[in-house]
Amino acid sequence: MSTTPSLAYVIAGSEATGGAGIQADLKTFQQLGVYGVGTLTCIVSFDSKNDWGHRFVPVDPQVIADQFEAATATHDLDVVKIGMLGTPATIDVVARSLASRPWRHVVLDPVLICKGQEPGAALDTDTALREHVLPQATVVTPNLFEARTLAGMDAIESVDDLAEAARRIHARLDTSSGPRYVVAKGGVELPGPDAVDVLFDGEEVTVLSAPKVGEERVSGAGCTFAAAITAELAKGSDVAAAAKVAKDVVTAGIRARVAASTPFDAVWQGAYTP
Ligand code: PXL
Repeated sequence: MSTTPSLAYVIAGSEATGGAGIQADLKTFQQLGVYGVGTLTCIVSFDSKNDWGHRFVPVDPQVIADQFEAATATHDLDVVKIGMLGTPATIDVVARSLASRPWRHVVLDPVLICKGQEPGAALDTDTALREHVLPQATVVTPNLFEARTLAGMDAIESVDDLAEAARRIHARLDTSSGPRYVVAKGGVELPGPDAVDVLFDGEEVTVLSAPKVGEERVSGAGCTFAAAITAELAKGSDVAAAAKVAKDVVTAGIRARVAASTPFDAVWQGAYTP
């Protein structure tokens, strides 16, 4: 006898401590009752002897293409999350693979740099992501830094600024084949007692708000948020409902965070009960 759970696909990097990356994505899918399929783009191993710096190894582009072929030949996949890609070459192969077939949803977590990395180290990577992957996304989930970079703004200091960034990013999406959505995340970085996200659907701004759980950043929050949206979309939710569940998953996961020796604790996806 076979079963038919909803399926979700993720194309992302490994973060070796388990806190972020594809490990967080697949745990989130499982917690939300969705069968996860994953394609690896790169491997990040923090260096505990060197201030937890990022050791980064991209996966060979042909191996990414092979994984994509295996995954899509095996399963009917129509909802995909894109996480860290890492280099112009990995972005190129993922962009071409994505464009080779139709998707109901492409959820892009535009990972420009990881927590702890130096900003501005990889301008060509940011440019490739903006030019080749962003236009294919149906949902984009930038954090404050990513929203500022993608929107080309000097600063985001208020919820109004965040909404403006979401509007500007939305203008870069291809709306010719259906509605597109930007969920810009203020997180702990925006001042105030609440962690505020804004959802822009091309017409209206919806504010999602939950009391901040401390002022510390927690590893894997962004990955978990986008993965939870992806899982909920896979089950048939609309974007607004998916974003609401995702906010609850992340809030519960931060409250129950896993203590770690890294500079940031890690989200615990298992804390959420649907
Ligand atoms: O949290 C962003 C992120 C995503 N994906 C991978 C990472 C990180 C941050 O460390 O390593 C693979």
